Amino acid sequence: MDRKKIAVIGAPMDLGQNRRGVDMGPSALRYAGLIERLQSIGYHVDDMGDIPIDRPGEVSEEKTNLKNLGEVIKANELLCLHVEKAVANGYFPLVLGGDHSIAIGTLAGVAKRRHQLGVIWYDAHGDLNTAETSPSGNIHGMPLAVSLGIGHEKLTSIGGFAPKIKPENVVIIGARSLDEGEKAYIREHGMKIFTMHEVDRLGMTRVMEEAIAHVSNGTDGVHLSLDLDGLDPNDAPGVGTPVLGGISYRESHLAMEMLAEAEIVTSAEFVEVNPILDERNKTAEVAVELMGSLFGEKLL
Ligand code: B3U
Ligand code: MN
Ligand code: MN
Repeated sequence: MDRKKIAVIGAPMDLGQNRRGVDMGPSALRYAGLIERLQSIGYHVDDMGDIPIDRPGEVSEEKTNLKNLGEVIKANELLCLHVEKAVANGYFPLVLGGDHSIAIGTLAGVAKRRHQLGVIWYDAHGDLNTAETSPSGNIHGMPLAVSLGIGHEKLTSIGGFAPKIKPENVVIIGARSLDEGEKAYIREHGMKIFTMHEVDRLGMTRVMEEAIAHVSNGTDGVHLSLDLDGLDPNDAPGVGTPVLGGISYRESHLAMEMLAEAEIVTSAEFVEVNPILDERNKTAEVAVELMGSLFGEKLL
């Protein structure tokens, strides 16, 4: 794949959770200069625009505690098609959220072409809930579980196959708010996770060295799913579910720079930027800076 071509795909989804405004994430990221930034690093950037998202209640739904299930499925099926096409045409797909439920479609699209995909899940949360374990019914708390093949059949079968990824190819970084069912899944599958405890204890350098080794072992690509709430709310205030004690701005830059150096990342998404909750587009600007580092921008 030619790493010099990036396809930017906006997914203005806000139906996977309760706080409106995250649908403006893609606009905020573009406004913060994303496209120009990537071009200035030397990439050919194709901005594919945003996928359409239905309004709640527009798609018929079955009785379930999963909020806006029909709308979330429809958008993710479409996103899957766009992402797969981008990969097939030699582009690096860069998906802009939107809430984290869109990772279901992104991963489905990437996994159609990469059957041993490694995944870095950079997040305050595990996103490993199912309808049974979810405290909220919000699908943005479920995309990692769904991609691993657990959860509602209509979600796990998006793209026409399941599972998309294997637990041994995943690493979670920055977790500090895990529900009981999520903890049980992580323990049961021996999933690799660096909670904030490990980030504090080992330091980001060692965390990333170990994470990079883990996700590149026997895989044919690595997807970075970066939820801005993985960062500390002081550095990224514009998110729907902020959790204190997160990864700092500087640690996050270091993490992105180490990924750039390792040259392992083949697709990415940046999610949960909510301009309504933000301070003068700070969170979108932070996200764009992190994307700069991920794509190889250097200080010197
Ligand atoms: N684990 C909780 C909260 C949550 C998950 N993801 C976010 N919040 N952003 C849930 O609702 O599943
Ligand atoms: Mn998340
Ligand atoms: Mn989160």
